[in-house]
Amino acid sequence: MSKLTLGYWSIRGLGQPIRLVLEYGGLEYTEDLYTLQKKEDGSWDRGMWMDVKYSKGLDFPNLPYLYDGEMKISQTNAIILHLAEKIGIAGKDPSERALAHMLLCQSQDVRSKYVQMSYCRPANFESLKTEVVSQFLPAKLKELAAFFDKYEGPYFLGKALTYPDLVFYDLFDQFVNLSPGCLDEVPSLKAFVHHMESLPAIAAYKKSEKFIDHPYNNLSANFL
Ligand SMILES: N[C@@H](CCC(=O)N[C@@H](CS)C(=O)NCC(=O)O)C(=O)O
Repeated sequence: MSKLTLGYWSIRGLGQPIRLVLEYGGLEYTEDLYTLQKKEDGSWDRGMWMDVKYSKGLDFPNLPYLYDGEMKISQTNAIILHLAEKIGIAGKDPSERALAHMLLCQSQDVRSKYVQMSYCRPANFESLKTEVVSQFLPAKLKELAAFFDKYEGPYFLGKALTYPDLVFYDLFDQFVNLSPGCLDEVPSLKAFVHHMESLPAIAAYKKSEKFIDHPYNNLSANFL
């Protein structure tokens, strides 16, 4: 088995769904963790990453990145898909793979609104948060629950886990951190989160020293 290294900020962020795939698959990996440093004027220094960014051998230098032996890739979705293929959770046939990919893209759309709110100008944060919590999240969660219910669980595509389950598990966890009661109206998604947490690999990861409990967002965000 080739050596795996994940590079990302020392936060959950886009690194977390990748870590969950690695953990679920029982893959051994190391992490290059980068941390923002606070400057005297209160702004944030990205030097720990920027000083090495262009010397990592990446075609499109960014965080997260994954080294898999000689192969070096960036882009979260490419990394997730590559690892999902490796451990056999990318979908059993072309139509299941298409649905899994659709869910991944949907998760990205939902995540991007959350990220926009997390890193917006502080003056806009409270109003954007109100919009996200009271309108955006309920609407998106309702849509996701309707899809989930069609397949009758315990996973998004029915009986077998595919990588979007790990991606959405992470995302729902972030939403609950933001708005604790947000899953109350979507009981099947709430039960899904509990089910994911009960998987032995995930439960063990959450108890391990590797697990990053906080921050969810980078130190420059409106909330952590
Ligand atoms: N499209 C990229 C976006 C990656 C991205 O925005 N990374 C942020 C952290 S979440 C970053 O700080 N990248 C380092 C950089 O821009 O140099 C992906 O999905 O991986």
